[in-house]
Amino acid sequence: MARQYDPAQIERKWQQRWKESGQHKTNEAAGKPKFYCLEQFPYPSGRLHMGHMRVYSIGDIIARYKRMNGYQVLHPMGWDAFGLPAENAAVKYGAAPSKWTYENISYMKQQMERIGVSFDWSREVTTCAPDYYKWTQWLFLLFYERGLAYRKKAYVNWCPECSTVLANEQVIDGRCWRCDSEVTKKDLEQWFFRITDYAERLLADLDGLPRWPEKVRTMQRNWIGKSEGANVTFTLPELGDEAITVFTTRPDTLYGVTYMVLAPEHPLVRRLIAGKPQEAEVTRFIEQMKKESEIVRTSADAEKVGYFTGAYAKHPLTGEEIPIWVANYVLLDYGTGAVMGVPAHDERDFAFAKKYGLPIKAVINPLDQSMLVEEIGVDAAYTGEGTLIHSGPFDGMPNREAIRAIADYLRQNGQGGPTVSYRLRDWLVSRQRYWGAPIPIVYCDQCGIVPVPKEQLPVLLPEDVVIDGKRNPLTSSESFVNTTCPNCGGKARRETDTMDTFIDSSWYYLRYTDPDNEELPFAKDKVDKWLQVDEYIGGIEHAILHLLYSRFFTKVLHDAGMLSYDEPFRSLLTQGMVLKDGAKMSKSKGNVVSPDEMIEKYGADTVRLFILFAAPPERDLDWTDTGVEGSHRFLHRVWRLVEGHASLLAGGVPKANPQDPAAKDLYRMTHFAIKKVSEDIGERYAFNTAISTIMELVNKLYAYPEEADRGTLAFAIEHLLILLAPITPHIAEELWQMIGKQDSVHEQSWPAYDPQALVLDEVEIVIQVNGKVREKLIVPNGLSREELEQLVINHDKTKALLQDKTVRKVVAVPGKLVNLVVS
Ligand code: ANZ
Ligand code: ZN
Repeated sequence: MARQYDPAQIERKWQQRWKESGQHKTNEAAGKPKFYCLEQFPYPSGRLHMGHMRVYSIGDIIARYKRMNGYQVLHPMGWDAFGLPAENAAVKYGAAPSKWTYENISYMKQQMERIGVSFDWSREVTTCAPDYYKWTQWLFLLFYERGLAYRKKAYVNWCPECSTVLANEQVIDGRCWRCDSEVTKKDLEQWFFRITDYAERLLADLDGLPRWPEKVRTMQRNWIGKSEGANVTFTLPELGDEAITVFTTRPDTLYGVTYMVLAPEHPLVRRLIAGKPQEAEVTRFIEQMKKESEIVRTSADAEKVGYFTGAYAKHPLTGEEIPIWVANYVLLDYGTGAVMGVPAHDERDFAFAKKYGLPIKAVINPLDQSMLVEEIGVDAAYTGEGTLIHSGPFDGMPNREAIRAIADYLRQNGQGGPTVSYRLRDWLVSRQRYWGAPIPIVYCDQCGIVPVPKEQLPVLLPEDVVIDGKRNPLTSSESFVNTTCPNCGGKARRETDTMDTFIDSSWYYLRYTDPDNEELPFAKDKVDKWLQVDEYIGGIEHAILHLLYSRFFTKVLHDAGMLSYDEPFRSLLTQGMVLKDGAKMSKSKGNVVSPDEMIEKYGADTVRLFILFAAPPERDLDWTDTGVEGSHRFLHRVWRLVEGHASLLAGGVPKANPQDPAAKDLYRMTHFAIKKVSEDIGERYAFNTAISTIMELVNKLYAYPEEADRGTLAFAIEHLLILLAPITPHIAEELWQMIGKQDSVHEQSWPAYDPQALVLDEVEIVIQVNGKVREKLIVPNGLSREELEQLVINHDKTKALLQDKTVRKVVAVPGKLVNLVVS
């Protein structure tokens, strides 16, 4: 009796066997090329969702394909296990964050196993495990030693909902990346990583990543925000030697400056207003601005608000007195936190000058007559090109040239000079939360900031803490806070902030190459063997955050001599979302399709097949029940096909001998499928079209006549299973065994197609008479032009067409047509 396709039974069985035989363990044998295939590791939130299932299906088809192509493949998985949800769960349910996290991990790991993904679990990393975060702390100290970790007091982003500070990258449109609350500002002393030291390299090296989506590279470029211009120094006669330096992209407009503006938080402001009538008013304004978020302050339609400080600066070239203002639109942490106001040539400055009655002075003459000099600053600023006027020795110079000339002149005179500014800010890495790696620093009254000696790592998270969601739990543990100074042995306090969890994920892909190393985060030879990650698969939401931080980490560790590469990810694949009825799956919409349920109902192979078939990987994928049903039916169809021929195949069949037309056709189709699937998976990641080709092959197999060559049939079925192996690994393995194979389908070498086999024996050509198509003819393939001419002229069909007309000329195009010019 025919055996039915029972995915539940065969999937469990093969998952178990693969595990026992260690089939997915990384093969470290020398002599094979390496391939590092990596999917972003998940946060252990509790349950896998379809987005996860999609990433792993994509990663697994690539990893399995590469293995069959003779690569040694590193395909690891782990857990981005520190983070706020564990702490929130602790507040809500009272369970310890570690317990909650590890329970989620064990559940989700079992879910991953049920998908049949070929992860090498012997390399699993869990960022909240002491043997991992020990090395995160070690790396923090390395950054500290290299002058790349420092502490400063600053107005930092504060999420009231999460009760913690945030890095700039974690503030998306003025809101917290995690909880979407509006972010405010707080003046705090915090730890930073000096990512700005790497701004230029992070920018320039984007050009060396052709296998990254252009969109991601553009987002990083904009985030880094390089701007070329000049610094200009204005002296402050009333404060002795003090000066204000502004950053401008338009030094050519320097003679048009009529006022300057400092960010309200600028450190000089308080000294400038001291004892002046404006003091109280400006002080109030400063306090108000400190609380307001940047996004509100600088949005294009926000009202520009400013106050005169009562102080003046001296213009570096004219010596004029320039009034100093403070205003909301100038940010402390861009450029120098101070700007020169040129209302004639900048729209924002124009609006400000109009509002407060400040003078407007044109210094660029628009030669294109788009505006007359007299009109500039009446209704609008002139922001275009032109030549300089009212600019002393620079009069008459084209403004492009003057940008350089004035900047150089300033440099020669010690009044500034050409400079480059970046939008990128240093990475704020301290967090006032429990579930993260403690920052390995102590504060000693005698010695100040003292790093914990590396041999004392890890600084373990204390367990005697109060987690109430209100204050930093680490401060509640006396035994943690009170310590002794590693330097002098005196009384000291531990740093109670933990590290941004984005630090944990900035180096996990390095740890996979050497996960058990007890001496170092990873050994250089190991990491150099496996890096770069050849394919990195994950969501577009990390276009800046994780992907920028990881690039930064790799560069720092490269500079520290710990690895040879300075970019971590050679190729990046950002997969689209999984939608249901055109909308993102979400609990609140009630349209969530759970992987568990679907696997339960159809089996993992069906879900994998559907996911890969329904859309190319970068596109959004619309989940449809009919689509899943269709994929499921297809696997049943494959099963019945192979099952029906199983006894024949298992009995041993002769070699393919495609002589009859059906066999020739199937043989050709099989080779075509090998070619197409190899290119689609291996080169283009067009998994959907690879699958359609496999479906065509199955159709051909169903139509294959009883009496046609059995060897060709066996050849086609074997190859069908090999082509399916990376896509639907369980059913491919089961059927492989059913046709009498002793080994695993996943250990087969990926087949090469035979170009000869793709050539048709015969082709159809058309016969034209005076340019009109009149007949079709099947002729042997590969005829020369002369042979084709002769064949057509002498053919009965042609004779019938021509009757008594005379052929004047014959034009033959082999493989396509023969045109007869007759009269
Ligand atoms: C004078 C000037 C004249 C400017 C002009 C522009 C046009 P990007 O391209 O974004 O780098 N600026 C400098 N620092 C600032 C800060 N901290 N907050 C707000 N604005 C700041 O822009 C640089 C320009 O933005 C600078 O050039 C400065 O205004 C302003 F016709 O200086 B400019
Ligand atoms: Zn938040």
